[in-house]
Amino acid sequence: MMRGKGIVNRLAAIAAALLVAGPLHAEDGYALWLRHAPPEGEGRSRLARLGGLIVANNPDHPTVALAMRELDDGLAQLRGGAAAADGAATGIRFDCHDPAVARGGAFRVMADKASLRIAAGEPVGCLYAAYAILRELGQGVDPAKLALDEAPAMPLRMLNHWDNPDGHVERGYSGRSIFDWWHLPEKLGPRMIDYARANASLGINAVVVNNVNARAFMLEPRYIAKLARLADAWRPYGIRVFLSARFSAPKDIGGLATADPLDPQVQAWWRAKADEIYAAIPDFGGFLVKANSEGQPGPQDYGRTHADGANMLAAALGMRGTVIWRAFVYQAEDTTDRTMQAYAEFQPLDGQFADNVIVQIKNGPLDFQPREPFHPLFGAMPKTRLMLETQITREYLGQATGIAYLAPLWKEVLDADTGRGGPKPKTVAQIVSPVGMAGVANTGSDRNWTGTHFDQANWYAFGRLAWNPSLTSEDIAREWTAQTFTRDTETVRRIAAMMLGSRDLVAQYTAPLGLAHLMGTGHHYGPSPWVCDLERPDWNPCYYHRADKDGIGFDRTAKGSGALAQYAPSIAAQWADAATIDEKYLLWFHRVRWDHRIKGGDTLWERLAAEYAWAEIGLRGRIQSWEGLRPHIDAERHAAIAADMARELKDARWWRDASMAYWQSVNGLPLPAGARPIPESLEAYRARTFPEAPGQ
Ligand code: GCV
Repeated sequence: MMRGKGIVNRLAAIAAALLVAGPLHAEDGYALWLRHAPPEGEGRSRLARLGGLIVANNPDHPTVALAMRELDDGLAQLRGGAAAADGAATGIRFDCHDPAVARGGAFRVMADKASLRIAAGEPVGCLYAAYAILRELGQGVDPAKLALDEAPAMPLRMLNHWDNPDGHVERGYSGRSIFDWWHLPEKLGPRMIDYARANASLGINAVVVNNVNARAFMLEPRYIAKLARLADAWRPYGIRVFLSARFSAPKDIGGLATADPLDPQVQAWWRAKADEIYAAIPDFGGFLVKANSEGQPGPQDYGRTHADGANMLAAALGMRGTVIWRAFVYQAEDTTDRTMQAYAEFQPLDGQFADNVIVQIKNGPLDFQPREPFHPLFGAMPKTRLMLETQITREYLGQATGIAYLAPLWKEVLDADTGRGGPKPKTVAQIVSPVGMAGVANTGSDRNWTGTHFDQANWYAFGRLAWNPSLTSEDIAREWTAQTFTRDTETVRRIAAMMLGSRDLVAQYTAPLGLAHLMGTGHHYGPSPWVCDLERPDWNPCYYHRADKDGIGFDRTAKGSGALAQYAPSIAAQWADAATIDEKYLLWFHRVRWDHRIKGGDTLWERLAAEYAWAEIGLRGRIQSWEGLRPHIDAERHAAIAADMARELKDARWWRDASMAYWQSVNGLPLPAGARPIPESLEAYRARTFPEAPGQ
């Protein structure tokens, strides 16, 4: 089929022209990285030739049709609304069933002056190619020089939504849930399509639509109908839907007396449930399960193991789908170091999980802290399919305040050498690549989707790293910035630099030198290192920092909890000595005296004070730098980001003042020379409450 300058093209051109003439909404961030802003000068004239004629060998396939439309519309926008130049137009040809290209989303793009050819092993590869072309052009690449040959590194590139059916998002900081369960299945809001586009543009191909703290009623027929509507809408975008399943559902909604995974009636109930779902959604992805963790029901309620529970659900799905079983477990009764509990429970089960079970492991052994060493289960379960769970929403990193670009955090984990996996030890990326990566979504009903504009970069970076974990944080920051703000080279460089250092700044003022979990109770916002009276020891900040008049830090060496021994000996050796360990992990693995000398000569106390001070300097520098970018950024987003930055500086000072006041109250030391005085008393910081915090 030929589409030439058809009506769709003309409509896209009109829409793009309107955008250029003056968008209805100024730059409010809704378009994400898919703005397709026209380049200036030479870039624009190069684009003028592209996109006159788009052909495909199977244009009626919904995904192929989508790929053609997305490319056509995107090019029209990039051309600033002008139609492709007559006569000289470059032909574009899609071949979406090319046996020479792998299936599963791989594609090739080859260009010369006269043509642009796209080859893929299956239609979704063509869709990914269309977005990749627009991404390249969006960064100013010459269309005649386009040459791409890509394949996703990981088969599952998944978002986990912690969205509840009532619209509240657990740990969500960008408004209400984007899922309108009340109006589904009859009504599908346009955001559901824009969301699918954004995901597909990154290669994200799986979505768990509901919170892992799951409600059983989401498995009832009316919800299956709602989910089927979403699945139908997202199928052309290559996205499969998954559900978080509550393990006790056979009891909660099935009328059974038990949810014991070895009970034949329970097994039959789940089989029937799976059949019912597959009748409505033939490509249903499967179940994500949080079991025996933080009060959620699970197989251990019946004396069974995680493997018993996961395998029972896996049998119900059969090879149609996958059970993703989370390893985020810790027990109230267990007094072992909390960071050791998941390993202790799961490692002995290696080799016992069914083929269609994946064990999903958080990046670190605690809980999405600003900095953690990689989870010791990576590398320790070679006979189990392991998937990495990251958190895109910033529960412990300032939520939707300020900037914390998370690619460097995820890269730290992906690139970590586990010291295990044979003579050539594997990195975490190598271990999870055959399986996948999940990110806890940060989307919400806010106009800009993610609460702050910069948090869009985390959604973007998650998708890009799941597609290709060897991309650098800097490359991703640059490509996001060019598409989201401006192609101006110097501005891109400066924004990328701000992004790259941002997570370290957050770690520096909230959790310096390897401290962790010092955040406020419940909402996890702001400093509360003094909290020590919560029901469970491991919910208390004092459990993690262990500060007293002699020293600070958690001894996880053989003299302490022994957690180090869960790592491969070669890795444990790097962290075993407080004198040589990388300082960013010092207080995670060691308890040291306040007068312990850090490399460079400072005492621990002096260095701690310096970390807070450096963070403040860094944040002030960033505010200045952002001010200098005013001429290059649209006024609406510039102002919003400036406000975010000002708030972050205020919060960082609060973190420093409250933390230092508390540390002083336990160590009795004077402030190190030159340190800024603490403006308020410890009591005043302790007395602060803020019930309006979103995570409350
Ligand atoms: C969905 C942390 C969060 C919880 C979250 C839990 C999990 O504890 O604070 O909100 O629950 O992790 O990952 O299951």
